[in-house]
Amino acid sequence: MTGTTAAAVLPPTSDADPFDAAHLEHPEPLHRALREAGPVVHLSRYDVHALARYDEVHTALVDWQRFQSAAGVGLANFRHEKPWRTPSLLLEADPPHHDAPRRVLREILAPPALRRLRDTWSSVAEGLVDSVLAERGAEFDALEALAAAFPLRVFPDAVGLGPDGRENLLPYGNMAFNAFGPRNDLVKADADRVAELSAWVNDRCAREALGDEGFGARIWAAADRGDLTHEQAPLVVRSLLTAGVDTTVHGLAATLYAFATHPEQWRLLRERPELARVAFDEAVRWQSPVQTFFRTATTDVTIAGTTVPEGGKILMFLGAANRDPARWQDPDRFDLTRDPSGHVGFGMGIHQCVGQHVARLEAETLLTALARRVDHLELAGEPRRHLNNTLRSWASLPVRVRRAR
Ligand code: 4MI
Repeated sequence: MTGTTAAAVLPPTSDADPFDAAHLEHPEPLHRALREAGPVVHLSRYDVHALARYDEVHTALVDWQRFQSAAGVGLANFRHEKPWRTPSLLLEADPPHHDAPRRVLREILAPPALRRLRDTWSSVAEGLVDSVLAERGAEFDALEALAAAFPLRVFPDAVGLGPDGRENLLPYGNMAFNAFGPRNDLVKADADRVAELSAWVNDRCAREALGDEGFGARIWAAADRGDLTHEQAPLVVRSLLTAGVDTTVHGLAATLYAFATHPEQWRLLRERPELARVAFDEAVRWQSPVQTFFRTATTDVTIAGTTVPEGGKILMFLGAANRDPARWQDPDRFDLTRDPSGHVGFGMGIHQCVGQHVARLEAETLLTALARRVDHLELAGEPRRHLNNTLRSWASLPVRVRRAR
């Protein structure tokens, strides 16, 4: 040390709005610009610091002590702004409050607990693919017919949700994921449904509303054992209903889009169906269905020479980190032969997606059923995005398929 204080480096600034329609529709150019501008970029529009490089995103994700979640993982800072709903006990909490709900849900959603679902989900997937091919023929919207239909068939059943009102699940998720962004037109468009959809979801979290077999009942049983309080149980059920539907729908859509645009990768999957799981993870890396989350600095925190002030919001670009050329070879390629592990599409650290094994099982059973029956798929028209402040989501995914003989 020379006796001088290391000068605080002022980060580059950008006035881009990552939540405007153009960037949501086509985020890669902004991701590249932010990665290239520096390890930390100040976004003047929102007065937040953005991380778009893999190393810095990874660092923030694993350092929950300095990058907290309890002040909200959206733009809204819960220290000053009232959250739109009771904060999640998982997503919007830190240790020690986070630990009990996390432990309970981790056990319920762990691979051994999911084993009994595999056979059922495989036959549902096979029946679904058969009926789509029989009834719709060679061309159909793979978003609606497969990517949405399959999770909507298996996941609510696994939770133990009753049959009525399931059409509310995707709109509720869409609203919740929009709510992590700024109060822009996407948020305003759903403002008139917040009360109705929230009431429906909250009612579904009650013990009486849930079957006595599923994930929901197991959450309530954990409360009976004293692993959770009875006040916490419905909120943990709510996490399943918020995080478990739109994410998998658009993760599956991303996977089908990847294959429809990479026929040689579909051929490889048909030759080696055991690649189904890695294919899903590679699609999650390549498309990053959850594009962004925020953290809040618990202290003045210096990242690569830039100091983010205590209480400041940090925007982590998971999608940009997942295509950082400093971390990934040929990052823009969808490639089943790479090892996508280490991607941050499911997050990293103590908050890493607790439902990822559920998502992988859905993907594996659906892709396996499809790969057995279809030997080629391609786009049959221009796919359309559905814009959301957090999710990289789809409005339609027209495909043409050829049946395997
Ligand atoms: C990563 S997506 C997500 C996770 C958890 C919750 C919502 C969304 C929640 O409500 O706990």
